[in-house]
Amino acid sequence: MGFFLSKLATMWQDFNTCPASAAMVGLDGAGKTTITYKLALNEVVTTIPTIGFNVQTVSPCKGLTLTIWDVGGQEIIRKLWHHYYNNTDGFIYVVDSTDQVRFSEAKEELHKALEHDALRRVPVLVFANKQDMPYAVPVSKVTDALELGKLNREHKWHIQACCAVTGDGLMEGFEVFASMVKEYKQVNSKPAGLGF
Ligand SMILES: Nc1nc2c(ncn2[C@@H]2O[C@H](COP(=O)(O)OP(=O)(O)O)[C@@H](O)[C@H]2O)c(=O)[nH]1
Ligand SMILES: [Mg+2]
Repeated sequence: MGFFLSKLATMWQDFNTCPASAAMVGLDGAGKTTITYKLALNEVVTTIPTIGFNVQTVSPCKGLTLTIWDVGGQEIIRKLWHHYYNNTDGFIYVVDSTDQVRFSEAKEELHKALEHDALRRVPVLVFANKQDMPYAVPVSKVTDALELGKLNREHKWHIQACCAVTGDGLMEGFEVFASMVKEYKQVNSKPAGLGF
């Protein structure tokens, strides 16, 4: 088992009896597929841009299922999202820290997604990706551009600088995410059935 996989497995082992399911979304080109490959295979695979509504579900380790897709695009596609948001215990948003031109679009899509009923109060992890690039915008500025402060009332959130190609920052992000999801599941768990 690769380094990333074994670390992930350790982080999510508490979830074996009560598995967690998370959505990972972001604009096309943000780096979601690269993150997935890094987690699942520990090697970088050339990816092609996702066209239309392309949903991928991976289970990188026991206890965690990730459903991944691109946000943005047509309204008609948006209407399909709710199928994937139900029973979501956490939300991961990936942003390309070098793509300042699309920060505003990334912000709109993030806030629009989190308006969804099924995502009320779910913890949010933002990956500020491509930090290896010389002109990458630092995390503090990405935080402002995405207006993450506005999430405070409804969501616990964490932003993590990362480079999906090398894997730098991914485990740190998932570690915080795992603890936020654990807390969310404890607080929001339904009382045990009364037997009728
Ligand atoms: N330099 C750099 N390139 C990255 C990084 N993450 C992804 N990329 C590149 O960005 C492009 C889009 O990545 P991809 O994972 O397909 O994005 P997706 O559309 O969100 O799935 C690809 O050419 C990746 O190799 C990163 O951290 N650093
Ligand atoms: Mg992709």
